[in-house]
Amino acid sequence: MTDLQNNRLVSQVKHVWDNVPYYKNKMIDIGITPDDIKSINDLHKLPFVTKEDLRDTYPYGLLGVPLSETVRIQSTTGTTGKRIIAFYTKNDIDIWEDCCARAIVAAGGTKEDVVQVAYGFGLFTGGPGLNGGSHKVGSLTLPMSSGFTERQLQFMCDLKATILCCTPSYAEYLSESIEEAGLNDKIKLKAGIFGAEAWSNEMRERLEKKLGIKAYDIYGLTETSGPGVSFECVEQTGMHVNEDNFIPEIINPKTLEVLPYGEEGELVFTCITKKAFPLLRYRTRDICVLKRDDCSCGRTLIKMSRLMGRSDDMLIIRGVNVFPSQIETVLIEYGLSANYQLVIDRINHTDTLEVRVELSPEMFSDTVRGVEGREKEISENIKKILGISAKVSLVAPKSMVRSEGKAIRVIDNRKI
Ligand code: DLL
Repeated sequence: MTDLQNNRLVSQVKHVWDNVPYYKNKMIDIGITPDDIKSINDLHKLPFVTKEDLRDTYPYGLLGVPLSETVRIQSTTGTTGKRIIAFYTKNDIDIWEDCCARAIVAAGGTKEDVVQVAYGFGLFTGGPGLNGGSHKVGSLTLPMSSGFTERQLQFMCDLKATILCCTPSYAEYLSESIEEAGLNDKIKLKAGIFGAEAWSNEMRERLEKKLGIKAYDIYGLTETSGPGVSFECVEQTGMHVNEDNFIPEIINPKTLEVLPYGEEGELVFTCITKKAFPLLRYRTRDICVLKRDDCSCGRTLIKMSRLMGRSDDMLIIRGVNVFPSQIETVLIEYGLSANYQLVIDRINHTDTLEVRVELSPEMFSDTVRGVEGREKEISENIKKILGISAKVSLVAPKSMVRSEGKAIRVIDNRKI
């Protein structure tokens, strides 16, 4: 693997030097040439690439091949307001689909399976990536896209889908709809491949129980091609990184120093195979831990932990750094649904935080006083953990909008 990474890194650096003036100039600025990069031990010499670089060079500035060699674009969902366009050659797509195929196989997929792809299709990478991966495995592929829940359930039952690919929040929605329609006995699912947004182990347990499946995490981002940068295996203790295509590093986002395995920090990827939109040391802003342990599945690929948050969508409320996942952990401790929203406002120059969360059906029958008591208790717990007070509003089960793609967890109404 190291030999392969060394060779691919050296040739990728030469590729960008020869074909992408933006990279060449960046390298010249810090006084390096491709001759300085002889192996992955020299990776740290290369400059970082950030989302700002991608925006500055929009749309063609990082293109590594003539436009006539490109065959597809995909684009970010723009939940953070910034659109990024990624370009692909035929071979880039082939490699990307291989990565997704590995994720399906790791979840137990074979050509005997029926894979229901309920990630969005179009510019979003989820649908096209898993669709291509499923073709490669030879599974019967249902390119459902997200939404149209009734149709999803019909196909899931009639065509006996065995593997479901979608966001974890949409999987929750589907599982509720299955229950409501009384279809549990008709569901033949055995595995779910869920990613594109943060989810917790508690949510995994709930989905596994409700759907009678094993639920696997999958990670990726548009900039590096899409889903399939890493994927979980049967051990479910982190995601194996497709290291033959993506070299991961963890850095301290403040000092930019490279951290040893086992330490928490920002994930950085160098893509050593894709040519149309080559990325060297791309700062993902995702926070996690890398660990190189033996895995019972036999794969030797390094593992990354679940994401612990992002170094940029960290909220600053009344001067306190808040990750939505910290609040989610408190809610889950109270047995509340993962369907929650944080509403932030600024009233009389002071930030306010409201945590809206759905009651479970059992709790809904509680008295008004019971609910109020619970709200107060949760609010006190949030204060204990975050150091700021929040208004907690427990709302009726299923009263909040369900997402078919990525859930919107934060509504920031502050005009700053
Ligand atoms: O979300 C690609 C994808 C599609 C991954 C389907 C998995 C499944 P973007 O829209 O560019 O691409 O968003 C990338 O989503 O930087 C993370 O912050 C977040 N993300 C992706 N996978 C996970 C995951 C796709 N498994 C951004 N857990 C990334 C938590 C995730 N967050």
